[in-house]
Amino acid sequence: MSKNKKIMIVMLIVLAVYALIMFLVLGGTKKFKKSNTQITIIMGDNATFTYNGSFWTYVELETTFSKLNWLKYDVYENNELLGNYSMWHNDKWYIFDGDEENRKPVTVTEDFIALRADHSIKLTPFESNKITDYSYVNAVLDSYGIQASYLTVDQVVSIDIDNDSKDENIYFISNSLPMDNPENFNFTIVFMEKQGEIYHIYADIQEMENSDGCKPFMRAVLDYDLDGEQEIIFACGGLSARKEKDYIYKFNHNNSVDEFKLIVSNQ
Ligand SMILES: [Ca+2]
Ligand SMILES: [Ca+2]
Repeated sequence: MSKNKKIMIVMLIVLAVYALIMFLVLGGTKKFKKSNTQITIIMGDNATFTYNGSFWTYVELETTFSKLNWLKYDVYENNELLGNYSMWHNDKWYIFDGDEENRKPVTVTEDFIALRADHSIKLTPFESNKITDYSYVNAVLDSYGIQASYLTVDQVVSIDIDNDSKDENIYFISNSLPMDNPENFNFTIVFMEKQGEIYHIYADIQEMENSDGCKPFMRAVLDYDLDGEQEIIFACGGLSARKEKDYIYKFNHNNSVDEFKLIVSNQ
């Protein structure tokens, strides 16, 4: 074997070892590994969602709740972090501060949100404002063949969903639950506008006699899978005696088709 060949082989081995080390280091430090990541998102007393590494579940079984009991959660109220507390479920969630011997109950409003994950996730601040430009709303209503004489919900949240440094607009519109009922149908529609393009998220259109409908609003924004893009959790609130419906949606890019995908809900 010539000297040059020997040098080549040594260089190739060095390169291969370097590539292997980089693969192990980068692979090992990746923060979100789908295969074994555990996430719990508690939407007040309305819904508890868990991710077990392969799929999301809306938790209903007491045996599953018992596995979540006395773990520590980041508890948020009005999108602000209150603290890291242990929680216990018995029909509803109870929140405690302090260690096992000296637990003190923590009082929160009903619409608190609690997060727990084996990677660092947090809620993203957002603002919800009254819609001022109705051009996209009218276009979307037209596309559903709806002529609405009034809206009981007309809110927009501007936030950078897809991490391109430009805000998208997420619209929440509904004519549900008015003081009196001038229409014979109700609708609840959520959609996103990105640079003039409309992306449908949710639409429920029903005869008034079949449903009271519900009022949609943004509950939370977070990047739970740490891919830089924001997932949204929106809620739809009905009459006070009924449970709020919560929906987690992800803006998905499959085969260059961008669309919102429902991840999990308590519907
Ligand atoms: Ca954007
Ligand atoms: Ca994400």
